[in-house]
Amino acid sequence: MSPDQFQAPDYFLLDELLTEEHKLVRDTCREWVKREVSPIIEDAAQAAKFPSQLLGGLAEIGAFGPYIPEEYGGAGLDQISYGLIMQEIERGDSGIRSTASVQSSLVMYPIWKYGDENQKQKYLPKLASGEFIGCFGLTEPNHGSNPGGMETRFKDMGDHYLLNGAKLWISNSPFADIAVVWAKNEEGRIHGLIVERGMEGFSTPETHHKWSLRASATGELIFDNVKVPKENLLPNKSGLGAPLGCLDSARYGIAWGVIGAAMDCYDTALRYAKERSQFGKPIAGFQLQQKKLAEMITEITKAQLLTWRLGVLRNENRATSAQISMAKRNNVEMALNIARESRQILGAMGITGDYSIMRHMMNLESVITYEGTHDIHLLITGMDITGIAAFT
Ligand code: TGC
Ligand code: FAD
Repeated sequence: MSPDQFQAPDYFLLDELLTEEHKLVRDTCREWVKREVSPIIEDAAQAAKFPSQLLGGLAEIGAFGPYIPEEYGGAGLDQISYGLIMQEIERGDSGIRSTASVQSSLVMYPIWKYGDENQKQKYLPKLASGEFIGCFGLTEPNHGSNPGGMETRFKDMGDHYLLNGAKLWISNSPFADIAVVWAKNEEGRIHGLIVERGMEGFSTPETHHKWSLRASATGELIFDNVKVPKENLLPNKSGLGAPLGCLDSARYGIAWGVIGAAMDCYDTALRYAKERSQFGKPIAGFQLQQKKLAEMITEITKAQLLTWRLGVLRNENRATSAQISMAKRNNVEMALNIARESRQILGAMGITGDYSIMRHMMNLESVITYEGTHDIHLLITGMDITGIAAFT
């Protein structure tokens, strides 16, 4: 892998819109990614192994619960800082950002928002420090885009709940200490339950042979008559809106994160195009390559402006779920297109692990599917502007 020479593009001087705290948070993460992630990530991805040695560093840079209040161990930062952290981590690798997204928005967020005080005290500080790693079980073998149809169920047995069912495609599941699991009660109402590793009947087999997010561990959650203590039910919200509320926070982080992947591809392609000569001059001097690079920086700049504005709205509690869907959808497609174009600029070198582009490209094929597919986010926008749902 070539040394990390990343230089972030900022064509519209967006730095001027950031506070000193935003820039400090961003630059700290950027340095950490250069120092700790870039040197090891290609080997981890090639070996399809999650680099668990990064967990302590992720906790230290505030990537576990950036916006969770400090009293619970979080970093107490605003939404723009949260976005910038995701951007910098995904500049290194989408799989590492996945671990941070899941921990923050899909595990800490529901415990913070829907949990009781005991649950918050018990789990949040350990999740913030990385002592506990969590995962989020919503998707099932027969219910991906339509989680409302889930079949995982729990029964009230008097002194405990009995949980049965299975979840599939769960980031972090193979090594997670706890899982926030969404299941229906006997009346068919969806609730969140905290399931701990070691509970009898609970297993987490790993999913192998992925071509994408290879540095992230993905697996199943299997519940075979698992006895879940009653105090592990999240009491303060139920219904499909509860897991979907967590997704809003994670999708927002992804809208920022993928800008990092796009910036890394663009920066690599620009440097390569200026250094690589064919027909007696740098390939950056050919109009076809300039078209690609000029369109890339334009799209990155538009995505940066979109997420910055979304961050301001989130800080004011005014961002809608539909706005988040639009940003996630637009920015992931933008990043995937840039990864594909950048790879071509590198010619044959682009397919090797000497450069990060092909790894970003493969990762983004997962990112365009998880947290709501590209189609589902388009339908969410369609529903928002017409008032008519077209999911069924
Ligand atoms: P629908 O009837 O529209 O809504 C049910 C209830 O939920 C409310 N709601 C939301 N609440 C908060 N945030 C949102 N984004 C919400 N969207 C809807 C809604 O108001 C309603 O509330 P109430 O009180 O009236 O009951 O539900 P539907 O069944 O028609 O489905 C709508 C649809 C298709 C948009 C939704 O199911 C959906 O978003 N599907 C996509 C599933 C998905 O995104 N799964 C992601 C799994 S987790 C994951 O991928 C993690 S990857 C992590 C990583 O590694 O980084
Ligand atoms: P399906 O829902 O079967 O969709 C297949 C195709 O049909 C898609 O193109 C889709 O857009 C289209 N489609 C579906 N419904 C409609 C419709 N109404 N109209 C038009 N087209 C439609 N889930 C978790 O719960 N937790 C996790 O941590 C997690 N991590 C993941 C990690 C990875 C690496 C991956 C790949 C997935 C992960 N997921 C996770 C699952 C992810 O959220 C689902 O894959 C996603 O929601 C889509 O579900 P599906 O794969 O079952 O596809």
